Amino acid sequence: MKFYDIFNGDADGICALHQLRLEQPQAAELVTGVKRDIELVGQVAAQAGDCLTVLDISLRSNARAVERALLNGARVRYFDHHAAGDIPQHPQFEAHIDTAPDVCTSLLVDRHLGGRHRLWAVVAAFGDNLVESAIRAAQPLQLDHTELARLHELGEAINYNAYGETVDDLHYHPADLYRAIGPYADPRHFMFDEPVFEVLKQAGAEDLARAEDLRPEFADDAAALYILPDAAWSRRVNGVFGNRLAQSAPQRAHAVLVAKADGAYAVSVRAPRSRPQGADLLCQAFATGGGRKAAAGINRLPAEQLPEFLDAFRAAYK
Ligand SMILES: [Mn+2]
Repeated sequence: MKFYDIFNGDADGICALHQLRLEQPQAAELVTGVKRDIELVGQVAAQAGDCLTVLDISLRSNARAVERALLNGARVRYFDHHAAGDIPQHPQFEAHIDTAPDVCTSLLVDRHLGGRHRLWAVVAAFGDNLVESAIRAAQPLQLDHTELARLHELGEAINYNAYGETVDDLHYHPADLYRAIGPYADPRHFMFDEPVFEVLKQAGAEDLARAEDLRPEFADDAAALYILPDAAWSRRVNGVFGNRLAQSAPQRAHAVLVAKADGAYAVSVRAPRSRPQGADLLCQAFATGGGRKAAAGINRLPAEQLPEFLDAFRAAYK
């Protein structure tokens, strides 16, 4: 009988597992990855009697692998807040799934544990950018302003660590980060005793400063397009950088491209915050594009299609 702890490598996934294991210590094989790496259950060859704990990755993306594990006789315990699809009805399947917009997986675990490791749920909620939920969850703890701000920064720092194309882009492998947190029931002690928080905070600031040094390839009042080089820091910071741009110029649409080794680009588009529309249609017009109205992307834009993309982007947001 084997135990597998399968979790998203971001703050929410790490803090969800940490709360569970503070409550119920259990050696387990850790299965995790970068934030975008969500098809994790399939990496496990589950046998009869095995116990899988799955955290913060959508059931929809793992449905087949979960089904197979159950069929093989494993037990699966699942906590998540992403769109789930059909939830298996099986005596060996325990689901804690809630897709309400104000919860994250760590808050679901907190609910399950009756708030016994609340501080880590607060860190995670800040990491998932659920600021109001985090503040609400922290209320009974009576933290002062500075403590709350520090937990906010810690959530953001752990979350930042999960961004990259592969774990090679990250400062810490998420499994190592989870192990570093392991001994700490109180995140304030973790921040004080371990270098991790300061390292991530500084690295995040450096990445952002590099991005902010770049000049746009194109910019007018309605739209701006930036190209980040093929480098680990680009892949780490591109989401945060896009958010910064959107906040600093809410009337403007932004496209952030990250160069790939072969000259193609990964594209992310944010519609203007004042008019959050059209990003999905713009990106869908390209072969590997998709997303939501307010934010969408193209997985791979061949270099020769860059002029075509710029024209379409400008036309969509003039
Ligand atoms: Mn989450």
